[in-house]
Amino acid sequence: MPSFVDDTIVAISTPPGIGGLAVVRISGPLALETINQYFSSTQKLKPRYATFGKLKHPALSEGEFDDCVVTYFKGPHSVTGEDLVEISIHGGAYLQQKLLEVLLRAPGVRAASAGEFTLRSFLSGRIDLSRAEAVADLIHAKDAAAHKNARNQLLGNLKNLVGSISEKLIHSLTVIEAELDFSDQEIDFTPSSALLGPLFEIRETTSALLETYFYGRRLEEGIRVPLVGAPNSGKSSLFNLLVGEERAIVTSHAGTTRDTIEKTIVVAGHSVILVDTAGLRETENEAELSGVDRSLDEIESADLVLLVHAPDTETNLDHDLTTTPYISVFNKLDLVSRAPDGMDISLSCTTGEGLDLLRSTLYEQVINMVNKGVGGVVLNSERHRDVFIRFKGQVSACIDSVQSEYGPEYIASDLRAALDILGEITGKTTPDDILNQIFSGFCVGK
Ligand SMILES: Nc1nc2c(ncn2[C@@H]2O[C@H](COP(=O)(O)OP(=O)(O)OP(=O)(O)O)[C@@H](O)[C@H]2O)c(=O)[nH]1
Ligand SMILES: [Mg+2]
Repeated sequence: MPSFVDDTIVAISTPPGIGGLAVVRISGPLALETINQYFSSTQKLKPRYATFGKLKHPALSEGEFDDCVVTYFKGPHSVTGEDLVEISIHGGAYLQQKLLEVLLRAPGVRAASAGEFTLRSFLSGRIDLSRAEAVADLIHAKDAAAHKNARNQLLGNLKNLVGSISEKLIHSLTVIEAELDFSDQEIDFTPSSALLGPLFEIRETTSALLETYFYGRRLEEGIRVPLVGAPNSGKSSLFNLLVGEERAIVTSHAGTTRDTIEKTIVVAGHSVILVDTAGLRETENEAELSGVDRSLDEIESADLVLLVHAPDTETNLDHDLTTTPYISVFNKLDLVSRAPDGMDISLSCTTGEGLDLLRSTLYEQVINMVNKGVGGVVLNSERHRDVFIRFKGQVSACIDSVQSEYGPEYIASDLRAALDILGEITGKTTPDDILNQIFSGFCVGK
């Protein structure tokens, strides 16, 4: 990633492939000059106006190349903070590639690297780092819940929360520094209780925030729900009914499913990854044994297990399910007059009876996992979690220093260290290598 930002960059900003329209973006001091070489219209480009015209230049084609709409944003009033031009053309692969190739030959223009438009937005102070990261989350959001969380972060919820915590720390720091300035005079020192109150509050908020991470990861990765049970209990049949297609093979032979099969469905706006697994039993067959190992691994990483029983099979689940939430499902209800006791749900894949109850129970379980967050913030990024863990440790160190009645210089330096850690969220104090890592995770053109 280049560290200088005064050159002009260009990239196709729409997803690769052929679509109705494609958008090519140019950002930097030469953006306007560059587009003017290729664009002809009855009107001059005006900031914040979309202008219809033609792309016409011998380097592009003999005659007219394409109709286009060019929108010009004059820096600093653009998303990158620089002069920015967006060219909408027809989305053909040749059109996009040819235009990009020709624009890249223009003097002083180079290809944008991954995430460079957003990086410029961050470097020009248009958005803080937490909001830049939210752009990536928004693009990758697979369901309504992940979208809402990314949108909240883009609106600045995390930035505002960090801002309000910082303000409290800065206030304490100002009080301490005033003491340092007057330390040669006979003035009363701030009582430690005045410093401790806000510090305890900050530590509590941080703990609550860290607790949202479990849910935040589910937002990112989906909620993992394997169907586990004895061979032939009807796991694959149930899996197919829940995903709405004949995805897994169903036969009357016990031991049909070997490999795990996953399919994502959306429940209450959340991605739920259903996993069909091999039936659990002791077996000499090597392939089946590997399947059984995988089933056990699935239980380990599950958020919720559907434990499937049937009247004509026996479930010898030699596995501790005390820490993983599960729903015990009795299948093949059509074969018996009444379900045994102790089952959460009884159903029949053959008749469909009881399926709606399973669906609504899944819905409830998903809703139960929802964490409303702290100030509308749900932590979903490992980077943020790591920063807040270190921050909490540093706040505890501040509390210790105050309680141990260390000198004001010592407390002030502890408070400054806490502020520095917090600044990594918004990008105030984020080291360059981390910035590079964050922005290189974007796609080119974003
Ligand atoms: N009568 C009846 N048969 C069912 C029901 N559900 C599944 N079956 C039958 O039970 C047999 C096993 O079904 P599968 O879905 O393959 O069972 P499984 O648990 O995936 O089995 P493995 O992959 O071998 O572990 C098939 O013949 C299904 O048609 C049901 O509700 N009632
Ligand atoms: Mg199966």
